[in-house]
Amino acid sequence: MCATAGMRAGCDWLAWPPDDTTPPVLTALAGGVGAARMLRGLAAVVGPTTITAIVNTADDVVLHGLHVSPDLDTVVYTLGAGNDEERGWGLAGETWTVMVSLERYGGQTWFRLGDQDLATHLYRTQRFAEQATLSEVTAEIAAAWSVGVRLLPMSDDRVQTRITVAGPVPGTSTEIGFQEWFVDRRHSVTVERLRFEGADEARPAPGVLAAIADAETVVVCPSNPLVSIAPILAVPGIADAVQARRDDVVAVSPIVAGAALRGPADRLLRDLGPESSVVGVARLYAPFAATLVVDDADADLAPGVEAAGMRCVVAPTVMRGRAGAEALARVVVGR
Ligand code: FO1
Repeated sequence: MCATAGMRAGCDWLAWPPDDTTPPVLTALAGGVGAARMLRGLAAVVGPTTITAIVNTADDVVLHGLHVSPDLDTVVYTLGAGNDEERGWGLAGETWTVMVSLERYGGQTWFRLGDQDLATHLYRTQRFAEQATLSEVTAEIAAAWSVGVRLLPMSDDRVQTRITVAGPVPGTSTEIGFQEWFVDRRHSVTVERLRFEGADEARPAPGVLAAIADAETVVVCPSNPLVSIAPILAVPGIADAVQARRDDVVAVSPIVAGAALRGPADRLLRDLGPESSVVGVARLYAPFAATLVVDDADADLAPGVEAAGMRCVVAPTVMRGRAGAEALARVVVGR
């Protein structure tokens, strides 16, 4: 039976707020913009101090000699209330004078780095030169933005999503970096395959496995299953840790009515499978997550989600503003 939030009065998980006052300990697997908004909703509902976010770093890129961590920065800026809400990534009130100046030289400006945003990459790169780890730098940057939620990179080791696309000559293939595909090619070219270079040798960052083991609920944020969630699970030890908590793992589908709200999740699910639908997401997530929250628009696919092995909760998953994110957070926490 598919539980529909708000219909089955008296369900334990509809009781909100919970009787006791101690906020639930949550751990979230997070990618970019959708995850940042989900985390903002969760923090508003249960408070930031008992939430740990394990963030994808396979989108990271080195440009102009600077180490850029897009998913970590998107989460930091959003929880730190500095983000540009419309663009989704980067900072509000951003200026681009360095990019304009760089164009004078014909430098690399396809990946837009704003003047304020550059400070983050300058600082992170300097700290790496001082032998700091990504975990350490992330904690420093998060503290500077008063983020509250504990942010952990999935690993302090370099993991890079590599995308294989059709080559310049028909019948050939070429492998490019994630940002080159996502930004430079506007994720508009078919993906033949993807891999996470370095994942096999990577170790979970300090605190990651404990955060998964100790959480009351593990939340899989509405992030891209194939290039945000999958890289996290590709770090040896993490998938097993999440699977061990399967009964307490709640995922939010990033696909609504067959489409992604932002970014290329739908195209990747079409290119690489299983399919661009909540049933496709369920088939990917069933091994490690017991519950999938899908939007009202997909209520008719709930039986398919349950046939794929996941309990299905139907609720508004399109986070319209903060109220929308908080309402979804209540469903996820109440599960
Ligand atoms: N996305 C774009 O579509 N164009 C950009 O020029 C761009 C620059 C950029 C700079 C810093 C940053 O943290 C993110 C940036 N993004 C840009 C978004 C980024 O590609 C995505 O947020 C993730 O990599 C996918 O989740």
